Amino acid sequence: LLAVLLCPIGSAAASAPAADDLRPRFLLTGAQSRDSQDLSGQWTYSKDLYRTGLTDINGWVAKSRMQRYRDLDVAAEEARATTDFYEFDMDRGPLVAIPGAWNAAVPEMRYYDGLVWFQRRFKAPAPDGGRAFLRFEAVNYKAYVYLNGKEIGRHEGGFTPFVLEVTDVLRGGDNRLTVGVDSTHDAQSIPTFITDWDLYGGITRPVRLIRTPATFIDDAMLTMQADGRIVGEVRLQGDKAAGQAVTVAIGAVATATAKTDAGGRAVFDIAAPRLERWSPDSPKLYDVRFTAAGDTVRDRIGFRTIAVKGNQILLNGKPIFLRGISLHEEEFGPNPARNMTEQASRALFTEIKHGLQGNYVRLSHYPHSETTVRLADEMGLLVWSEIPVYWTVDWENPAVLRKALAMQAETIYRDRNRAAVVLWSVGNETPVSPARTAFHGAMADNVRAIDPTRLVSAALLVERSKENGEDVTVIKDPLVDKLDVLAVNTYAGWYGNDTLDALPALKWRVPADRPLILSEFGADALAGYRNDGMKKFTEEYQAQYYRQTLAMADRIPTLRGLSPWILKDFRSPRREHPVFQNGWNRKGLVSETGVRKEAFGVLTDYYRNRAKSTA
Ligand code: GCB
Repeated sequence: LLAVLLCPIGSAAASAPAADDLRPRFLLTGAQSRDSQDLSGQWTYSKDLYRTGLTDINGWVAKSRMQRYRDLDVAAEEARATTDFYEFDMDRGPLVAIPGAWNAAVPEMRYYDGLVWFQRRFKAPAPDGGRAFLRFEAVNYKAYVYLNGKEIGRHEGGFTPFVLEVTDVLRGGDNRLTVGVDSTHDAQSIPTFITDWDLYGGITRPVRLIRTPATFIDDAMLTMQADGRIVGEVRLQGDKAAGQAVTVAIGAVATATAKTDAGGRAVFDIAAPRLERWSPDSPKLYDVRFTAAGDTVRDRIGFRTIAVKGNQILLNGKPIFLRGISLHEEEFGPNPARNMTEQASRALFTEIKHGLQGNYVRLSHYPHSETTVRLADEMGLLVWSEIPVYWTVDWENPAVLRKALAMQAETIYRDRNRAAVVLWSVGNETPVSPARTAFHGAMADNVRAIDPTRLVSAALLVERSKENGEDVTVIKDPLVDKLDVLAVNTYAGWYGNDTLDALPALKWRVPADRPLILSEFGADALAGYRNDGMKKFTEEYQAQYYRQTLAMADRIPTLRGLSPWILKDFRSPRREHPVFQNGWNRKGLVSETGVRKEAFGVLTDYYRNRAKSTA
């Protein structure tokens, strides 16, 4: 009875599933090291605004004239000149480059938001007794996947990978892969239909056909925990997954062996004192090899500790200040397609690391590409990672919570070998309410259950309050109890009535025993718009806003990091000022094409001094 009474009534969090239920059926975490067939390239597409291809009304849409996923050579059918006819032909559709968002590819698709069908034909070698999978790195937002006319799976969530087994459907020779992509967001999607970034519908990251042995390594992870020991987990799948010897080799420095249990799982706990630690200054990565049952997976992994002590963040046991910036997933250029090649990510990270003198990046507001996160490991940038539990969410709905937890699990399983990732965030700017706090609390518990080695944070809202006659900025949010690192977004001097002159004197009252990050602050400026007095949207205003906000930040004693909003101007359909914005959020320190604004220099000087004072 007590348990029943204590259960918060009407709270989605009360029915949160356990971490293990959230593990996807297949992960193929070592996918990048396997032989695979990259299905990038030219695909055909067909718009389907009324979703006819999915919701065929029997008898009405006679003989499925509109079902794009059928394994059908329409031209050959037409040549036979029967009474049948079709109102699609995926073989003769227009072409589009995959990966990439349709919004950037075709002018008439700029603001298309709905269902689009994509098709790619490919040849595959004959089956060899092993297994075959399709691994999608990201499809935004829902995917309906068909191979050779058969549905092989669905996925919801625009930024996380999913793996579908095709062993029994794949043909030796010609294959027809059809993917329905629905970009529509609603009140129960994550994020919902209101955000401050572009729609970017499509197959936005690579798709690969991967073959494995009949019993194979599905998951292989290794990470350093706070006490310096290296813990790991390997999971096999297949008939012979139980009782196998698994070997892990970390470069030439350490090897360890363990046996899989009945479920195919082996765990490692390795003392490796000779390992060189990974850090932004010295991003050392080891070649790691996992072997079991004749299968091998390789990865490049760095080892470091991350912890909080009092109000300090400790990297490898030493206090660190996070000199960061926020980033959306968009390449430089006037018409980004959200196609993050290594080159595109490298260009952005070079601006952060060698331009701004940064050591940290907030990858907002969703998991960025695997390419990007791997590059952070290689170049030495600490990472804040988040899923788009952003602004409004249907907090009371258990199905929505389940989606959020699953998305978070997919992210953590994907990235837990990345030393760069130190912070998992459970939300951004969500208005405080009991249901919302329970939802985020369940997310924080989920993170700790899957990955107890990293820190938990969330980007919170601040409030202004009068205390003893003083105007103070405070965090009034019960979620702070669930977080290792407090983070707040603050826009005084941009939104609201504060003048820039007033900013340095604003008083902050925040918990003394916890590190604090300013996860966002920023102001719009149109690159090249200058010398018009201290007006909003000028480069001078943005630069002065940065000077004054940094002066304010310096007076917060527990401040341990910054990720101002944002490195680069980014597309946002809600920003429609016809002179300054035209569909772009202009808070970038550089323009969309990479032209540095005056404020870029202000933040660079600040970080250069910070780097000196903590060296
Ligand atoms: C915020 C949001 C971010 C917006 C930004 C803005 O607080 O977290 O997604 O783009 O403000 O520019 O207003």
